Amino acid sequence: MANGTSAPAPTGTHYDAIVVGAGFSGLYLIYQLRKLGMSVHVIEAGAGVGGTWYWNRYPGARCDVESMEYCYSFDDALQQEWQWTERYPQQAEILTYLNHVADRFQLRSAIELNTRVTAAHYQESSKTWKVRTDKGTEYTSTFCIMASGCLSTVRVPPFPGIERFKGTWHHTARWPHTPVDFTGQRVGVIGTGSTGIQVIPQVAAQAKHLHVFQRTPNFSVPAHNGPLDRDYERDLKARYAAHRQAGRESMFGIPCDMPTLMVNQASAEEREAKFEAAWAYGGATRLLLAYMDLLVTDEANDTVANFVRNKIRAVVKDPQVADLLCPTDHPLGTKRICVDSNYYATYNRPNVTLVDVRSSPIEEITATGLKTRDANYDLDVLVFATGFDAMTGSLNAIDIQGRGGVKLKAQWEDGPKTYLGLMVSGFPNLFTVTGPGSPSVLSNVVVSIEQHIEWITNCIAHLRAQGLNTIEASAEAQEKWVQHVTDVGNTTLFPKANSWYTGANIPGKKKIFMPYVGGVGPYAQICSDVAQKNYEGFVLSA
Ligand code: FAD
Ligand code: N01
Repeated sequence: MANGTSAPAPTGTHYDAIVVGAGFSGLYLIYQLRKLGMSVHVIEAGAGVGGTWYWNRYPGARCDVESMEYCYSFDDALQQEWQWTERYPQQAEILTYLNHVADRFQLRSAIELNTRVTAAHYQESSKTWKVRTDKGTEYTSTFCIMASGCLSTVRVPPFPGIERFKGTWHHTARWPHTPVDFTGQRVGVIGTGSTGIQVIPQVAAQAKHLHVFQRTPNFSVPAHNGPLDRDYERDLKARYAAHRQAGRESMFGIPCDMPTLMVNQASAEEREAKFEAAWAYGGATRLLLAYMDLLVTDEANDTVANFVRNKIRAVVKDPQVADLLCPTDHPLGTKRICVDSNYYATYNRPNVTLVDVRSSPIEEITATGLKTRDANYDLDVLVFATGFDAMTGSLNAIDIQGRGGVKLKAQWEDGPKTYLGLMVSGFPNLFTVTGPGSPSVLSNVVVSIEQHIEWITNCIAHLRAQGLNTIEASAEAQEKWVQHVTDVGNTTLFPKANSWYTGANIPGKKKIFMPYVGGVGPYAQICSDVAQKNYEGFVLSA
């Protein structure tokens, strides 16, 4: 037993439920499954709990949903007693919080660390899942729950020559546990998504010189982070329960005023004032929810996109650099909007150079740095902020086989198909937390995690109460749901962007808009209605 976590059990041990992953999802699953009196075993590849917040230790890592929202709501004493220090907490503070949760609710004894699940096969004869690990152990379980994360399979582009590089390189989501000192170093950062935008100002402040290799610019808005206002905290905690309920019923899992006007129902001055107010408040939600049609038509979106482009040009002194930083290839909000602290101003520093690798692509990593089509760059450290194989990556990395030995990966070759993002037809008793086809990454993910886990554990409780032990999505219900997810997505601008939401960042991955954009509240209502109607669209059996 390390750290109070469970040691590997003997091969062949049976559990009521096996859970893959010990992030926000895995921890809450232990809590809820134990409340049902079930035996539960969590298998986690990392050496600690925390998931995203265990792995992403790069300088500047913090969340972009405010601390008072980005935490569990299931235990009132926990949410009342925990005190966040900042409006947007840093990675280390979120990791401390999750470790506190693991200790407070005595969850560690259910967790086997440093172990990767390699296969999960459904055995029709015994109606159990056989789960295999990279340690060679095999367990069986009645339920198998994938809490393996939407953003946990890292992507390092296969640039030729990386093995020749004499300096050091790191992917931001596999950052060392000891600080990396950039003082006096020539550093290259590849990637300008949410991660790049957080890490770049931090590296620039230390490095001798920083080259940022940008292929596609992203829209970024200021966080206006600072210490958490204690009056605000006190006020919110006094009405936390109602506030949390409003979050669960909201569009993105964060309570906020919904827009009542279309863009063309306001004058140019009124629009400017509204966008300015959202900009001054900080974060992305108010900007996106300024008008009803911002994510629906290009014309409406242009108004807010132009507003942000003007902000970029107002900050960045070199007009050519400012031009390169202005996104033009996607409507604002159709890729995850980045939330930054001093990102654009970083390009006014004399030790920072922006390199456009769209016009002159990276050709190889050399022994001494990086070569683009047109130039060589000498570097001591390379930082890959190149993202993830999102939503399906961690599921497809496991050899998951359902009824008749059908492989999930093969079944999803043309894009993931689920019923409600919770289950897959042909894979009985296998649940996916925040799976494709649910609001998941389009939301305050902690709210979506709680909703999914409460639905899953209520479902299992229902089965047990009825003397049943198997649940499976019907193929027909799944087809209908997939069509609905696609139809709703197509009423928005989201499918237009080459984003990780569509799998476009992974060469060869089928381009499908994966999350459900119907909103957290409406989606939760659909899930609840399905359960009320005796799990409509699922087949329940003994
Ligand atoms: P994860 O935290 O990803 O945990 C999954 C765990 O499963 C990982 O620890 C992984 O090691 C393990 N695992 C995967 N496959 C296997 C396997 N085969 N065997 C064993 N273990 C396995 N969301 C927001 O709502 N707001 C934010 O501000 C926000 N900020 C983010 C910042 C960063 C840098 C990143 C990367 C993501 C951010 N997210 C944010 C999304 C974030 O992933 C979720 O909010 C949340 O932490 C997901 O929790 P989870 O437990 O579902 O998955
Ligand atoms: O990953 P990304 P991320 N050559 O995929 C570039 C969450 N998150 O880690 O767009 C050159 O967004 C790629 O360029 P392009 C959040 O949900 C939240 O930044 O493919 N460049 C892009 O610029 C987020 O959306 C926070 O042209 C290459 C970058 O790498 C999600 O995690 C913080 C390349 C990847 O951007 C993922 O964000 C961090 C190549 N071959 C993360 N390959 C918060 O603040 C890739 N790129 C909450």
